[in-house]
Amino acid sequence: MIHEKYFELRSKQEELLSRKNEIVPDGNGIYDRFRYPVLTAEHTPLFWRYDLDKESNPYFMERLGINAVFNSGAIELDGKYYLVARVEGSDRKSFFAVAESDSPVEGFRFWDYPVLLPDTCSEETNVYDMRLTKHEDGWIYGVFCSESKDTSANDLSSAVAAAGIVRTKDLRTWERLPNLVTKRSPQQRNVVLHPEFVDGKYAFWTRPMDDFIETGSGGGIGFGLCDDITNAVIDEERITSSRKYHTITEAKNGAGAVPIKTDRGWLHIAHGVRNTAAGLRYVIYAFATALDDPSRVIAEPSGLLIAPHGIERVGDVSNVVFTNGAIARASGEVYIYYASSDTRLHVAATTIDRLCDYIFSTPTDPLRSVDCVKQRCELIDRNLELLGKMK
Ligand code: M1P
Repeated sequence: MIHEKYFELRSKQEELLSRKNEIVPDGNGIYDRFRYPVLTAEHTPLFWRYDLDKESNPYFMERLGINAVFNSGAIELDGKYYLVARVEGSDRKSFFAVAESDSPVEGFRFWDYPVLLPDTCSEETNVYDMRLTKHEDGWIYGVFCSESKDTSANDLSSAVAAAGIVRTKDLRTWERLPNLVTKRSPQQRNVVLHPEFVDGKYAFWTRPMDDFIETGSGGGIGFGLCDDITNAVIDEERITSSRKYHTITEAKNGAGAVPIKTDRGWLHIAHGVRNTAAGLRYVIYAFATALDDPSRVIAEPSGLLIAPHGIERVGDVSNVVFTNGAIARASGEVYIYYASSDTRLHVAATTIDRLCDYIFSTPTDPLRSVDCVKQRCELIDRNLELLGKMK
C-alpha cells in the first residue's frame, strides 16, 4: 500500500515543477537572470528517494536522499529542451539524469530513470559534468569527468580525473567509448568536444592538469586534435585561453558550454577560478576564437560574465558559478545553464547578438590597476562629453 504522505509530497512537488519562471528585472544588458532555479534536488522524482510502501517504510523516510542537482549539459532536440544534470546522492556519488521541458526556462521534469552508463572502468568511482555535443558526424557525444582513486598515492583523498566519452542518438541508449588519452597531461577535467571537424579531425577543448585539484603547469584551456573518436588520443595540446596573474583565471580555468558558431567567430562560455581568503571563487567568463583556426583567441573581454549573486553564493561549495551547457537556438536566443555553489541549476537568457557585442566590444583586461583606471577614465571622458559635462 502506498504511504499517504506520498500524495501530500507529490502535490507539493507538482506546484514546484509547474511553477512559472520570470526574468529578474534590471539586468546588466548582457543577459537576463531568472527568479527561480530550473533544477534542484527537490525536482527529482520522489520515487528516486523514498520507498513508497507503507509496510516497508512506515515513517516515510527518505531512503536514498539526493543532495544536489547542478552542472548540466544542455541540448535542444526537435524543439524540446534537455538537460543532462549532475545529480549527487547523499552518498556523495554523482550520476547523470535527463530532465526535459517544452520551455528553456521552466518546467523541467526528470525522466523516470537516471542514466545508467555502461560500466567499462572498474576503478571509476564518480562521474560528473557532462558536456553534450551535437557533432557534425551525426552523433550526440557526452564528455564528462571520470574520477578514480589514485592507488599509487598513500593519501586517502588522492584521485585521478580523466575525460570519459559516451555517444547517443536519443539520450536513452549510450555507447561508452574509451576515455580520452592526452599524452602530455596526466589528468583532465572540463573537456569539451568541438562540434565540427578541424582539419578533418575530432577537436577537443581540454584542461591539462598535473594533479586532481591543482592544474600546476597546466596553463589554461587547451585544444587538441585526434583522428579516431573511438580511441581518442591527443598528442599535443595548444593553450588557447590562458590563466593569467591577478585575473579571474589566476588559479585555473576550464571550458564550459560547447562553443557557439557565429559569423564573427566561435563564442566560448567558460569558468575562471581565483583564490581568496575564503577559498576558491568560481565565475563564468567568455571569449571568442577564430572561425579559420578555432584555437586562436580573437577577443577576450575583461573580467567576468556571471558571478554568484545573492542566494547563489551559498551552497555545498559556496561562491561558485559553473557552466557546462548552453543552448543556442536558430532564432538567435541563447540560454546559459549555470549552477550555483554546486547545489542548484539556473538559467540566464541572452542572444547571439548581445553575446557578440559583449565579447567583441568590451575592452580587454589591461592587467594593471593603473591601466585599468586609464581605461575607465576614457569611458568617463566619452560619457561626460556626451552628457555635456566635460571640464
Ligand atoms: O566545486 C567547483 C567545481 O570544481 C570543479 O571544477 P574545476 O575542475 O575547474 O576545479 C568541478 O568538479 C566542478 O564540478 C565543480 O562545480
